[in-house]
Amino acid sequence: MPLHINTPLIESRPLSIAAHCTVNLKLDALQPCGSFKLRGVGHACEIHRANGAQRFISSSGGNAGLAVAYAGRKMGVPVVVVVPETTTERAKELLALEGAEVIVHGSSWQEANQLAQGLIKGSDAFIHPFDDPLLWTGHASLIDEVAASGQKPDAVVLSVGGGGLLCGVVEGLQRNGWHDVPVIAVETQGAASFHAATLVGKPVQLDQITSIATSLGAKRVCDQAVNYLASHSIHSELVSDQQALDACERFLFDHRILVEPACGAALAVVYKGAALKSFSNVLVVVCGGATASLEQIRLWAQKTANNP
Ligand code: PLV
Repeated sequence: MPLHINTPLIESRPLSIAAHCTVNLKLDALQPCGSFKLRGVGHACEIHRANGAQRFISSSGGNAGLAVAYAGRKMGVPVVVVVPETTTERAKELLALEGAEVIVHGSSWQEANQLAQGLIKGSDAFIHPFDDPLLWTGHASLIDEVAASGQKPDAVVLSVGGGGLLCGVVEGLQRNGWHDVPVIAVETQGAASFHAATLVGKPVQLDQITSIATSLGAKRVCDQAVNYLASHSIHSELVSDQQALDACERFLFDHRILVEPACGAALAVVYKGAALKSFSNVLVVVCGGATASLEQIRLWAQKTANNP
């Protein structure tokens, strides 16, 4: 039995009305750890465990780390998560609830990741937050479930951080013979590392991440996400932090599910509608995110409104 669940696929009346087309939601916010990450992370952890791993090491203060912590607890494998100083108290609290050892180090993911790499000993497995073919194969199960439902979309909307979800969804589309289904890849303006890569055709290192959607804050996307531009139709879309936050609040009102701004970014494109005008049946990956609270979303919204 995999660790992730087969999530509901539901038609959204409010989003369909906003986007002037049929919008179906793949509700991965309902995964037990709060995001789609469990698909890939669970798959990677199972393979490493079968190969004898005695401990899992992660360097994500976000949903990837939470998924590793959840997988480790379920499999009885100890987990160490190295998080940067910017990680919220809420995220640390959630990691501790899963029984993971949390080490705080460095001002960004890069530094936390360096320390995590230094901890890896013989029987440990390192679980990358986005750049690993095992993750992509696990994330692809999301599309297998949609294919099994018999409902073929004419576009898929999703958020991009380091590009792991994008690679998994494209792998899933291609392995189900849906090569003709384009992907709309959404980022916030201050975390637009995939957008930057689409402009020059290769991964670009951003100087800094300025978006409040920190879960999308990979300064550089993985190579495979950029390679897929050659074999799949992928359109890059950008939204503002304010639009991502508004989408979180609106989605809570419409569907009673609270998601992070990282997921709000994809929802914002649907609420805006314009980018979807040539489609009639769109699948939106509601990727979730467990580290934001309603209070936090409102605080960010106030801050963003004061400094647009
Ligand atoms: N979050 C990663 C990578 O961050 C992490 O460490 O948790 N939506 C949510 C809620 C996420 O947490 C993430 C990634 C994404 C979307 C984007 O997924 P990706 O990184 O596979 O493109 C930098």
